[in-house]
Amino acid sequence: MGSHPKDVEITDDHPKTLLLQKHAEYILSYSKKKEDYEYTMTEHFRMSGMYWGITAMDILGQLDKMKPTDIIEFIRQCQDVCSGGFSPSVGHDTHILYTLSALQVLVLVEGLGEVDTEGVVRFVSGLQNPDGSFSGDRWGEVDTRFSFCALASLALLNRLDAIKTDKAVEFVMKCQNVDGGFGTRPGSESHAGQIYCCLGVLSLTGQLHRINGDLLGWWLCERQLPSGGLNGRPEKLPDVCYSWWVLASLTMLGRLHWINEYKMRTFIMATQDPETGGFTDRPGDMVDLYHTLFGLAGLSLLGEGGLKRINPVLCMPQYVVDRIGVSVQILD
Ligand code: GRG
Ligand code: ZN
Repeated sequence: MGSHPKDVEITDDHPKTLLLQKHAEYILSYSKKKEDYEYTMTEHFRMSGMYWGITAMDILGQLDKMKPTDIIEFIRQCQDVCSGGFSPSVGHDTHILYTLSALQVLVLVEGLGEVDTEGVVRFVSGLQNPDGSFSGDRWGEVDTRFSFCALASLALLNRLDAIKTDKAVEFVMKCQNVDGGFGTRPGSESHAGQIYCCLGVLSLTGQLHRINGDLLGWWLCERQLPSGGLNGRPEKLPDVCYSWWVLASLTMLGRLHWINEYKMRTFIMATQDPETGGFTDRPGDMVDLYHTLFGLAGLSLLGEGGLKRINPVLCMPQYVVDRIGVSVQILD
């Protein structure tokens, strides 16, 4: 126990139960401290930060503390009238990562009608390459993360018809490795984050049957270390965000029970900061919004009491996904 060279130790001093109210206070205080160093330094990914915070507040049952009008106004200002995409902050460049975050927030606060959705469809479909892959922006970098962002964005708009989904799936399948996992591009090393993205594409297109669930499920559950935490690939340290990337992937494969749920929960609980609220990547580090959402989202997948259910593909509260009528494929 704890003697693994790439693991952390969990002691009696680490939190054992969910500090729900503390997390809501942390997220609320974050958005209020606009002059703070940390807030200023996160401007280049503010749209995703907003998505992490609002989604976490909703699964904590505290969405009513957020102001939808301010949120929608910020997002409107981030849409580029020419390309139709969204930037992370006003005056920054548009990118598919922030376009998905903007749509996720808009769907959550019921503000989709306030932006140019046809422009978004134009932006996303314009990023598909002849081989089916997606670039993240007009500069052209290709990554299976961008395939997921494209498919998820269009699924939220009920406009998957605007792209070649068969080519998108074909490209994703070319990124699969002999270990069953997926990487950023064909031939790239398997990584849990990319696996989540590729399974997400297959789920949204109803193509999960192409996966050998036993082979990939085994690779995923081998990510669990003696501390209970999960790493993203072999020989790496555990990190609470993989309790989203890995657990959501196992959920899509119908194999969530392949990990030790008790140890997983113990690890996630230990990444809470009892003073500031919020979650860290691993016990003892500094909290941030990203790890706070993915810690809570992982606990939600495990059925933690007091948290709303989360959709394992879209990482949005299940009741919101139901409200817009989007269904995802999950293997039995
Ligand atoms: C809506 C949930 C949601 C996601 C949108 C952006 C995106 C789509 C998915 C990102 C998937 C991904 C690649 C996650 C991994 C993030 C991460 C922890 C990267 C760090 O990688 P390394 O190699 O760290 O620096 P390790 O853990 O391997 O040491
Ligand atoms: Zn992380």
